[in-house]
Amino acid sequence: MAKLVVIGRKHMRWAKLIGGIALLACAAMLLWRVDEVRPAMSSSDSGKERTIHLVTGEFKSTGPDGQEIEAYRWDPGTIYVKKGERIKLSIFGVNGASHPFVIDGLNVKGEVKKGQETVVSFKADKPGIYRIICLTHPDIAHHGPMIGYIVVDK
Ligand SMILES: [Cu+2]
Repeated sequence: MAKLVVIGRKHMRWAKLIGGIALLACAAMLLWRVDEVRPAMSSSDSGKERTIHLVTGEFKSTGPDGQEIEAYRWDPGTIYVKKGERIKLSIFGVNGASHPFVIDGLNVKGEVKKGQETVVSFKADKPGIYRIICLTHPDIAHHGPMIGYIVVDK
């Protein structure tokens, strides 16, 4: 009987030890997870600006009548950001002499010139889709549509 109690105590000690190790492992995993999540949260809240690069491009061809046809584009045409994320948009002018533009709904405007980098900053507080519109090439009739999309996720 007494021996049985001793074995029971030993079991209790092991159980406590194993329980303690499991608890420490859980705490360590939890801390590790929090550490993993933290940088992403800070970059979208009050962290550093994220730079996104765009270029101006051009589609050019000869139509059936021998006339040159062309269309200017932002490339990439769609970018994705998070709500509240501070974004630095760096646009390099490759094709086309000048592209004066506005970003609809974000109160941003600028101009991209050939061989030059134009940088604008913005922070979208509302999720949605915002358009970067070139005022010279807004549609097919004006050698566009030079319209890009900024998708702001929650
Ligand atoms: Cu343009």
